[in-house]
Amino acid sequence: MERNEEFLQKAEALKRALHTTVVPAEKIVTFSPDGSPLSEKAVEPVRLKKGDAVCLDFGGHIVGRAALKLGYAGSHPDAPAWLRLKFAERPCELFENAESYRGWISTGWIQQEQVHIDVLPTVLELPRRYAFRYLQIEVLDVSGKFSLVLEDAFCKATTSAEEGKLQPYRTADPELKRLDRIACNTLKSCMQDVFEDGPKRDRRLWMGDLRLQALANYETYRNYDLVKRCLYLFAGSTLPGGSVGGCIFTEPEVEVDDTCMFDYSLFYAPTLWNYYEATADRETLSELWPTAKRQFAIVREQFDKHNCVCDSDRLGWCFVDWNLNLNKQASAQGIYLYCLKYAGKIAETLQDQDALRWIRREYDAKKEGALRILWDGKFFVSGADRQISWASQVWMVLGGVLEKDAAVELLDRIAGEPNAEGMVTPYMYHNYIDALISVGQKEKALDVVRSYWGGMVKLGADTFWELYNPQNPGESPYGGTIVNSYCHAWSCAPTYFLRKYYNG
Ligand code: RAM
Repeated sequence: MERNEEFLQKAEALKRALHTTVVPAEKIVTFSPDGSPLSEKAVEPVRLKKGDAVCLDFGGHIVGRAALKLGYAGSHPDAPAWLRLKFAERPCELFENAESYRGWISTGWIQQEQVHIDVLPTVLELPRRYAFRYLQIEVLDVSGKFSLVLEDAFCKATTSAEEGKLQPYRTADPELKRLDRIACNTLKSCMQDVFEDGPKRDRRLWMGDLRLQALANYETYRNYDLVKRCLYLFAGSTLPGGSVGGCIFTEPEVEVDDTCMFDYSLFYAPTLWNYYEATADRETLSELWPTAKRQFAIVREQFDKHNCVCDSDRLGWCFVDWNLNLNKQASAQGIYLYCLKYAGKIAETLQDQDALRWIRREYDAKKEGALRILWDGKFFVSGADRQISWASQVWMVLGGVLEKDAAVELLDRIAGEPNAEGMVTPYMYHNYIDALISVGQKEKALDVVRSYWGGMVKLGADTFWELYNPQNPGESPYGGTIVNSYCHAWSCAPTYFLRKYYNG
């Protein structure tokens, strides 16, 4: 790994104390296994015996450290109280069984604990930070001589978003207002020491996620220093050879993850440009431009003699979306072109003439390669099997490969192609909305915002999710929904697009 100490010091200097609020549990609730509410009442002391359970609702999604005020009734406790605690972002998580998860990512992410309490009364402060709205407390055992009394519960919730700085969003449409609010709540929970992808999982800074979070942040909480800190973190800890890594760990010290993805390293350039556009911070633009520029020189090796990205079967060589059937080749080509456009804006602004010349030549060559090799006259195709997917069309449109009218037709055509590989994340839907707006299809884009994000709302979302496939709402790329994240800031598109293009 390569470290740039000066950049890391700048990132450290931009670290701010988090805003803390003490949030008490609001209600005691019950749900049916499909997650629909059955009952609710105000929080009051509850007596619990072996086998009893109680579920607390904190009123909204929060991220922080929880504490339980516990007492007892009956004889002096003569044995420890043994509890299982489940923290849940959505009610459905309360009914999932951690032991039956057989997926490929660590069960360590499941927000579930067992604790023994030796001395009562006490205030039990949980050592981990959780992302949750609901907390279920289940008594696994307690002696027959006393009852455990749950007196109260609260959470020290943290965020680096300041509600007071939230920009107004004006609309007479209650549905849009709601979508905006849910997106703001999502973003707020993900704004911690860095922009985290999701505060339940993976709780860290990912490049692809940062690009979209930063855009939503400029329209809402406007924490410019947090974006700047993240940009310096990525530039301060890179992979051997200088690639921007897929994500960054910040504890116990800053270290880039050993995952490198074609698209994520390139997204450094548009993210840097968007930061400059929002802040006019030229000093940062110029200091970080070499990092952004280097990414193109590195991924250039991955093109063949026809000017097309070489396909790969290495898992995660390029992310694009969590559709596990998706071939990434054509999307990668479109992403390269899209990112070159942003690199061109930076080079022009900084008067980097050499880079600008190279970018223009490179753009034309790769666009020509895309049209010659990957265009079949109807769709952009990807990989040896010439797969047709939504993602390929969206990224080629965003990459500017087609003229406007042809791009509009292509986006129409893909919507009528039942066998096309679909999109499954709000992350990819963000890019779809962006593509529609870029070719003037504002009304259609708004319809997609309403139906796609509205679909999550219909299923009870009060923060937006990491993954939502309307055809299969229970989908998980991880082999089980118990590790899905239900507050994932790459899903904040409504607040970004509504405020930027539909305000007033
Ligand atoms: C998921 C993360 C993140 C995404 C990566 C590629 O594991 O949660 O959101 O950027 O995958």
